[in-house]
Amino acid sequence: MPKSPQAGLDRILTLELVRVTERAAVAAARLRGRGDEKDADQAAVDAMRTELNCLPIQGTVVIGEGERDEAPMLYIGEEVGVGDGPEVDIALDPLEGTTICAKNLPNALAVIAIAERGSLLYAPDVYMEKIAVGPGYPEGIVDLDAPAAENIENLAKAKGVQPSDITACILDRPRHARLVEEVRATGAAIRLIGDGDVAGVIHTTDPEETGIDIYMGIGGAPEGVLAAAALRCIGGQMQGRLQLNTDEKVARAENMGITDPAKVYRMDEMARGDVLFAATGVTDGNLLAGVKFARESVQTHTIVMRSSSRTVREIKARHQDLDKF
Ligand code: VTB
Repeated sequence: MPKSPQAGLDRILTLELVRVTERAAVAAARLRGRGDEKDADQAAVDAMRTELNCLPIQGTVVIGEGERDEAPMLYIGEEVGVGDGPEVDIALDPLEGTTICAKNLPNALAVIAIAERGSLLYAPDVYMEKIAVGPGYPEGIVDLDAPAAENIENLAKAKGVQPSDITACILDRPRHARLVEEVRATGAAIRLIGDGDVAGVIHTTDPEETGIDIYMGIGGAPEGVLAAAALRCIGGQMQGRLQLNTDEKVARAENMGITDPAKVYRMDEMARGDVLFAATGVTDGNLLAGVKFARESVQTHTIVMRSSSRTVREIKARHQDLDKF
């Protein structure tokens, strides 16, 4: 195998990962717009697992479909790969945005991140408060503990625009009523999304293309770790705080090694060391096209990247051997 010029994971894995998300995305895309979230999710899980088990790794799923008893496949702790090769941790979401896919709305993705063993935050499946911006801003330009208005104003200043030229991406949930009010009071616009905050965070990295400057609000913690892995590769800043608001959740987190329930995690504390990240579009989105089915081929659009080299590749693939799916 060619040797990586950078330390860390073998770069050959970068391209291997593309097959994993491509296959999951194609399986989910066949069930786009059918109103059945479970079916689409299951198809993506089956497909991702089959492909993942061909990789030359000794992988452990640390962010997955859930605990072993509730998730028969790709559960947290499941060993994947051929069982030979580097020991890695894997965070995955075979279908990020199950509802989006079921309704055939924008930005459903098949997503995976791989890092050296012990490098990803073992986040319990709770909520996480998040804030993220793309690359090119001074470190600390936004802060989870600062009021929303201050973050918008500081970002606008650093970008050299008015707050009214900023767009924040926020999940459309009743819990965000106050946040939405505070952001709008600055004059900023909001892109309210139904689901899919991994995409929401990634979209901050290319505001000209996506129209999104900042991601704010409370979404899933597993999605937070996946998004942090992506930003580690593209650049940008992100902070997250687990929402451990019951004794049961605090205890669950403690079991996973989290001793300070109020800790604010920086991006590089959620995903350390060398990280690989891949996402394939399931439905059409702001950055990635969805899977296209033609009579004799299937097209996929994938973004794949690696933190140690900061190379970001977009791979548009035309698959003609349809039996492989
Ligand atoms: C978000 C979103 C996901 O969960 O993390 C969200 O990115 C948070 O949970 O696509 P609620 O739906 O309970 O607000 C998803 O919507 C689904 O996993």
